[in-house]
Amino acid sequence: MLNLLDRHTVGQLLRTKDVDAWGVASNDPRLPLAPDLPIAISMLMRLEPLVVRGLRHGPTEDYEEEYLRLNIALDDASQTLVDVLRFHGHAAERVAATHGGGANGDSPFPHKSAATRAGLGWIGKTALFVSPQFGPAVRLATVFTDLGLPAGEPVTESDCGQCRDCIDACPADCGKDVQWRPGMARELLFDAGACRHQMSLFEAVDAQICGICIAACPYANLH
Ligand code: B12
Repeated sequence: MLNLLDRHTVGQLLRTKDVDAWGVASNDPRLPLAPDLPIAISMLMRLEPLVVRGLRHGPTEDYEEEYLRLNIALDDASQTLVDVLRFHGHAAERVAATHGGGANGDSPFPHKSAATRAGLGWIGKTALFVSPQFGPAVRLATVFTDLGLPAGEPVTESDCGQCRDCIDACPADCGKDVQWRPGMARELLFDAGACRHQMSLFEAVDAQICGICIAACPYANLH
């Protein structure tokens, strides 16, 4: 049991839960439909590099398993953090990895916004969050709390430069070759309807998944 909750002990706890990177975002200005708590802890787990390499031509059963495994692992990590924060008298709410439920399946709470504001990375040219360590080959979850942790420096610029590998790889032409800026409407960057349709065409997997743009990113292929 933790005696004192600070950045160090939160980091230790998240490491024991296999979180590969995490950061703190200020919830001011308030993130879309976020709970009324001042701090967002954004966490990520990386996809197995071997599974990612198998995704170049479309989703595989291995990826489907990995996707489900990481959803469960992230939900376990975020719930454990919530339990520990509450045990220590703090308010805490988590947003599940697969949180959706809005119009067209969009989420009232986008994890990617918390991740960029926590300083963990930027949004790439096919609207994926890109970590400098793991590229877009990650899944995300978020915990809101009133624990007083210092917030990281938000990332406000894309580091994709002239690269168009994810755009060229996408069979549905979803990317518009535009550099992301915070607050930019997703439609200027990426065609989510075309992505959704493309995912419905894959017969090798049951879940609505793809991942071709993940496998194409040079940042995903550094390790
Ligand atoms: C709905 C949804 C979809 C939809 C729409 C996708 C989309 N890009 O919006 C569809 C079905 C098409 C889809 C497809 C996929 N998805 Co999806 N999806 C979601 C879900 C449930 C909600 C996303 C949402 O509502 N988007 C609304 C838009 C407007 O917001 P956004 O996606 O976060 O992106 C904008 C904001 O974050 C904003 N932003 C970023 N930083 C900041 C900072 C500030 C200050 C401001 C104001 C704004 C801002 O800029 C972004 C671009 O406009 C999330 C889970 C979640 N709750 O976050 C997963 C999620 C986005 N999906 C994910 C993945 C992996 C996929 C797929 C690869 C499928 C798969 N698993 O194989 C594809 C890839 C699509 C792609 N290239 O983006 C991951 C992304 C991981 C990553 N590295 O980015 C998420 C985060 C799930 C997770 N827990 O990890 N998905």
